[in-house]
Amino acid sequence: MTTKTSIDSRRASKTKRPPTEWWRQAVVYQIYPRSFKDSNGDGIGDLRGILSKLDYLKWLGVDVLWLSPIYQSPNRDNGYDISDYQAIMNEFGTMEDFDILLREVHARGMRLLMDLVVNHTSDEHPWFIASCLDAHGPYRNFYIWRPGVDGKPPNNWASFFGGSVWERHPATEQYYLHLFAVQQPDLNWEYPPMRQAIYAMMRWWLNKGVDGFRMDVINAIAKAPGLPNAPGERPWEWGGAYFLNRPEVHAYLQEMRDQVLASYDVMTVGETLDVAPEQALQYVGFDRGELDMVFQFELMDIDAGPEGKWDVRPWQLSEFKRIVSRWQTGLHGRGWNSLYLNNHDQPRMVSRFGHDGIFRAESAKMLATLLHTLQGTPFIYQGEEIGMTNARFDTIDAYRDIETLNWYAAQIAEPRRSPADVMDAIYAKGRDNARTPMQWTAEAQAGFTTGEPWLTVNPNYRQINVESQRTDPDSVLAYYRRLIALRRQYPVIIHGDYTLVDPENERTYAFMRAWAGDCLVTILNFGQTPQTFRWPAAPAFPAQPMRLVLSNYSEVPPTIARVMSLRPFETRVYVAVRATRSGGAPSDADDRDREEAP
Ligand code: ISL
Ligand code: CA
Repeated sequence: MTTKTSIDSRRASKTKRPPTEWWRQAVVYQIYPRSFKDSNGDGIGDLRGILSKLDYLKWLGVDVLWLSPIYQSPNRDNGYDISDYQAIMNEFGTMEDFDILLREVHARGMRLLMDLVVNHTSDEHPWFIASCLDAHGPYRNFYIWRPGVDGKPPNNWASFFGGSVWERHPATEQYYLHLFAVQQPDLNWEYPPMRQAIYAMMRWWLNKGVDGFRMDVINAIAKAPGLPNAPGERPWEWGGAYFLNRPEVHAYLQEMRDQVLASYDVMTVGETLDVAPEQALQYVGFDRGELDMVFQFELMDIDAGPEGKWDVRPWQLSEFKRIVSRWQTGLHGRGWNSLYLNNHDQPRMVSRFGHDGIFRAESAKMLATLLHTLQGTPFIYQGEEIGMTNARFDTIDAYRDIETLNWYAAQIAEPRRSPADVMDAIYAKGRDNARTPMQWTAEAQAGFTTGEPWLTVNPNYRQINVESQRTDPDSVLAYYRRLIALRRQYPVIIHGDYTLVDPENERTYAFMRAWAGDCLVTILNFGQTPQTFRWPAAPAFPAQPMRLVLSNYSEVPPTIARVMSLRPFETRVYVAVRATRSGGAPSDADDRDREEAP
């Protein structure tokens, strides 16, 4: 299908990385299909539901839709356990529904990303069933099988979802490895026929016309040779050093690029736990071209204690700024950032980093302003654009997430943990916080379904919903539309470098972006009290007059000042645009993009 020449020229252009690649200008919207929109009253979101909301997404202004997994799945982990990569989950619809959806997304000038989950499959995938049945058959090595050691699992690694990563299979008396649930056996990337099967599946979707992949835990696919024990005395220890960012992962991704991705004009974003900017560059460095961007976790781990995510700690703004700034400067000119503050695995950003009480709308807009004026591709998670908040259900019975339920069961079994403490951690960090149904209207079940939703709707849907915000010019939703438009208006947002102002300030976050004579300053009050922000001696106060282009409050001074009085969660964006740009400056925007803000 592709000649060697076309692959080579594609690779050459990948290495040069012209600044016009579409995904650099794009805003991505993540859909968690189960909770987005139900079209047939069974309480489960589906593809026809998504189809019915495409005009809304187009109106919002996003360019790319990423669908969390929609493949055939027994749903132990809501589709992240796939039993058929080339079929649609029954509850979500049919392949015909998918083809219509893809066509309609494209008809609106948007693009579609699929979730690629290839670290593991479901235990109901035919490959795994065959792998279990015949220890000498062609599928045995699609998965990672080892004999036990003295009647115990082959090593001491802890699973993400609790307990050992090993499960004993009685018939063959061997153990298989699963980094996640018992029902999610890990694929064996060392085995070339397995890799070829994955590549064939990827080509099949790409030939249908999908525009790229979000790659689930992609930096975990290679495991250390010999699968050594992790240091420590507890029954199960964190073995990340032996399965995250192994050198072999880069060989696999380069092979995947050469044999699959290089032949298509697509974008890729890898989910990579435990990477710092320097490691990230090994994936996204322009000179490497393995992936276009990665999701980093340093910011998401900011409130995790030594025991991990459930060990919730207070976070500090100075640390938050240090992390964001390290990624901004670390990747500038060398690789590309993804930008996100929440997703289907994380708490709602407004509840976690803002204020979900009286300043909900102000703080949601403030956080959005941060995300949309940094360098990188912003990812909006469904409901974020209306400021949806964490859920708080009275009892564990209301929760559905396997990670949450497993952790609850393990904690309750410990004599020292009180159920109330355990619930508090779940209120802060449980993944169902972000998975409650999308709040469309003030009607029953938030307009998500005419039936009983699979997960309870957040009761605040009467106040927080799309319908009421759509016509309100002061709504969070209206503000997101303005932010997305801002990106198209000011190329400094896409291309500019980044300078942090006043790093140790624990209340206010201010930064500058500069590119080819243009300058942008974003100021964010992260506190619920008024703050006076004084521009420090360095970096220099911007020399050009800077004009206000966006704020979440009214009556804001139209030009920037050295001393600014900020109201709770107030944010301001000031811009100075060079009147004429001489030749030689890197320019991929024509003059239409340079028109003044209203
Ligand atoms: O959810 C998390 C936050 O604690 C992580 O541990 C999460 O499991 C990790 O980020 C990997 O996430 C991805 O793979 C999982 C799946 O459950 C998540 O929904 C997915 O985003 C296994 O496929
Ligand atoms: Ca449905």
